[in-house]
Amino acid sequence: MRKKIVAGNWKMHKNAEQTEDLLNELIDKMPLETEVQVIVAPTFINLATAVDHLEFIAIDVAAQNMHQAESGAFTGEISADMLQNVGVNIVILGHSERRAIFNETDALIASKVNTALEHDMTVIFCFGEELKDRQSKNHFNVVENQLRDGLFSIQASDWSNVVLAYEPVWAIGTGETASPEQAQEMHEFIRETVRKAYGSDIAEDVSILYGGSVKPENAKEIFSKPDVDGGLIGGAALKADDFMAIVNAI
Ligand code: G2H
Repeated sequence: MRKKIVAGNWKMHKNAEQTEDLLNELIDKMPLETEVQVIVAPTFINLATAVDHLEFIAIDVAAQNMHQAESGAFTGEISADMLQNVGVNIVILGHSERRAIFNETDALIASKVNTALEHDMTVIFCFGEELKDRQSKNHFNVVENQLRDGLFSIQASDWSNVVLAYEPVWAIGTGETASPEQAQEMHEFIRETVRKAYGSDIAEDVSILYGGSVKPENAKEIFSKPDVDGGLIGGAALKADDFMAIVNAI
């Protein structure tokens, strides 16, 4: 049985004080028993605080990015070792904002993925088409290429440390959400693409999250689809009530 996961990507929100406040609220509202793996991804500077606060709580901490090199003259960057040294073993890679605003290519993302996996970290690999791709009916090709060029150089044995997050760019932070049917159609295609490259066992076991304007109001319907195994949540992860409503929607 593959894992159900709800991950909150806090992006560049919440200073140190606000991070502590939100963590404390999440701790209060976290269900005592849930089959869902809950993850939060605060900013780099607040990761150690998050790990510390959540030590005895079933909420895991992820970074939003990392550098592919082990160390070196890379001003402003953070390595896998630095993340692991403060207790962070999950990293979001390939987010569309990293691709679009920071010019991250599939090749760069592939090299970050390889470094993270060499460190035995879990990678939440993000990908998804832009509006123009969907309008030109090229969305399946774009997604297949992102998987092939950004991820499919990994070994079969690495898949237990990979989570996929399909995030159509046109639905990110726009209030626009893919319909549950559009999400299911693409998730099924993604699973099939993994199956063709790595076989059925890996395809059936990998969790595929949906991201893009998931809110308490639409989460249940999206999560009810058979190939949607949870969500990567942006805006709605910044309020404890909304985030936990989404966790409880699975
Ligand atoms: C997509 C998502 C989280 P939002 O970026 O990764 O953000 O839920 O605000 O669309």
